[in-house]
Amino acid sequence: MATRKVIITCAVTGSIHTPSMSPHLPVTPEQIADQAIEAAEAGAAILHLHARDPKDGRPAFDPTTYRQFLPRIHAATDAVINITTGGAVTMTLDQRLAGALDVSAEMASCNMGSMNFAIFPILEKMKTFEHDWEQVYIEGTRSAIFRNTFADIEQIFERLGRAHGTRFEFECYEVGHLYNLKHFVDRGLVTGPIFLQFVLGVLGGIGADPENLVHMKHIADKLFGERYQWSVLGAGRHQMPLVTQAALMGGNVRVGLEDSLMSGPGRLATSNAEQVRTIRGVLEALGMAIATPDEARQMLGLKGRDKIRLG
Ligand code: KMH
Ligand code: ZN
Repeated sequence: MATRKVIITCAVTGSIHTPSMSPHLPVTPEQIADQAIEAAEAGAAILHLHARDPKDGRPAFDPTTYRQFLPRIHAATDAVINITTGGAVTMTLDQRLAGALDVSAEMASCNMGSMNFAIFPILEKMKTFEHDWEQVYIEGTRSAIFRNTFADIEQIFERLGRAHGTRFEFECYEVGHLYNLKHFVDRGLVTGPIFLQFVLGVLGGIGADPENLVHMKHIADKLFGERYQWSVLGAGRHQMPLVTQAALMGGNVRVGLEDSLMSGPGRLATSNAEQVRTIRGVLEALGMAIATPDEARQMLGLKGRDKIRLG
């Protein structure tokens, strides 16, 4: 029987964690590029990328900032570049789409419903802040709504999906998001192999209990039949248990400092590549193999790295 190929996605920096939470979180263009390339060399087939302001590490959206690191990553690896459309809860939809539109991305995230996306409880553990913006930003998640209305999602499908042939990592934070996606499939706005990303353990989304992953998978089977690939990310301390469970259940995996700063109980990961190596070791110990970027492109129906605007 052929060895199962597993897609490792690495989410390099995101917009959840702030510089004071870990000295290893990449925030400058050099750090983001270095760690993305290292993660690809460690086995990540897909690199999920956000931009950050080089001055103080706050989430950024302007294409010029993305272009301070994307060309180097594109030149150094054949990994799939997956650009966020989630950005940060403080951004408008236009701001959130700017990076992926500018480069005509092969892949982008698409968040399948509005929700609370709370990280404020971490303030209880944070005593000092490198930058003034951090405390305000984190506290702001107590009252912010991460907006992804049906109209917003329609716009993402039209402006990125149809116009650029960009395909999506559908972020599903709770069971209802699967039904939202099915609504779009039924309308013919989502075609080809579906790539579900089950997101567990975010405060505001479904909890990180193993039975929730089993249930989400069960509902996905019911709604999408065989026509989908799926992956799991677990937030924070839930990362490795949940991606290991995903591997055992036949899924793909997503790691990276965007979603967890840890490399084990109470230990900060020193890089994205460290987390990629950890899950790669688990997968290979289970007799699985790592999908290459081109195998991932084939599995997900992507347009090819030569079709993006990065020189
Ligand atoms: N940070 C993850 C929980 C996005 O960038 O659009 C989901 C995510 C969303 O990566
Ligand atoms: Zn993201």
